[in-house]
Amino acid sequence: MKEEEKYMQRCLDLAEIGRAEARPNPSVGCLILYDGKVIGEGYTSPYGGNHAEVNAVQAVLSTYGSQEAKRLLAASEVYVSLEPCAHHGKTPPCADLLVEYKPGKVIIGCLDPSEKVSGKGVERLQRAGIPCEIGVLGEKAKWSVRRFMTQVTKSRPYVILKWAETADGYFGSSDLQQKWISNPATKQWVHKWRSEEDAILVGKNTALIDNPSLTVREWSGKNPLRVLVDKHLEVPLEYKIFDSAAETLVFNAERFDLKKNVRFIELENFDLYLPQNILYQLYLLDVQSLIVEGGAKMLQSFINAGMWDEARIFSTPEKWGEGIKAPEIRGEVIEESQIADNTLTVMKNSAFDS
Ligand code: AOF
Ligand code: ZN
Repeated sequence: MKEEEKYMQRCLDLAEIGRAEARPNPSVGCLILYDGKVIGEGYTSPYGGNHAEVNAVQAVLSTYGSQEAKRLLAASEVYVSLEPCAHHGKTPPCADLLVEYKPGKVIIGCLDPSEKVSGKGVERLQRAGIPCEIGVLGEKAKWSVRRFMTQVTKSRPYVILKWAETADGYFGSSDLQQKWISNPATKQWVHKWRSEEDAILVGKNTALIDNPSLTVREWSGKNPLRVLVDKHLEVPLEYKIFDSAAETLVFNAERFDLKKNVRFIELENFDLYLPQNILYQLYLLDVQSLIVEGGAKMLQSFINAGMWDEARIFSTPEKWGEGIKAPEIRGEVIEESQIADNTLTVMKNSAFDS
């Protein structure tokens, strides 16, 4: 790894620390280097708070005092994983802050695709005479803000499909009874994943057969918004998916109202473009990411529509010989790991690379 890639990797690691709290803001990492020494670091504060650049500059100011900090910053290199913003949002533009201290160079992971920024941050820096280098660890930087990127560029949430299947490709038993497939260790992973996304979706049959809570219990973090697709409202309101632990959204063909923590959204068409319609409704509600947990038919409909970005599949050594077939998917395998005797395969949808 080249020297500048190491510093950008550090920015990406810093961004990771702030990710859960910064949501739906993209979490960014920033590092300030003077004469080969890191003199300040920062990452995006909880939503509505400081951006990474502000926190990194403040770190330098508080360590060195304002006069010395000014001198150091003017001769430093600033590494930042996302293009510094150029707009007045909840906070003032980071590009202006950098222009004020005029570092020798700004090194950027990737550009910010949102209309209010896209290229304007870099332009402002360059107009002030600050050289910029863009694209250091570019693919990794894009990956770190993939949920935000998808929301902005595709006008839909980032979609993660998740399921477990047997070695011979079965997903559930044919007698429609719940039958656990993956090992208990995988459960903690699943709960961690739930804590990382805005929403989680299941179809009516999964809700009826498994009676899932869809909450985060074996990890700490926020419960996602629960989304149920139930055309004729067949899932009884006493089921766990409606309990007070989280909010629930029900896409259906019967009613459009709110009852305590349950919001019913009537969809006109359940036969055509269902995944697209659901994702558009969620986009309007500012949902940035969604996990689809089942069942097989629901997962397959997202796959067939091309409406997925990532798939996380557990496979077990067990063979059932019969049952409901697991979804069929093709994508680029980006990770394969072992969790006890289960294999976790992570795929991305290369057809949708931007
Ligand atoms: C940065 N550094 O750390 C982040 C950026 O409403 P605001 O002011 O918080 O602005 C949110 C937007 O700023 C967000 O949509 C994205 O374009 C950018 N995020 N930019 O320079 C950061 N988190
Ligand atoms: Zn900013």
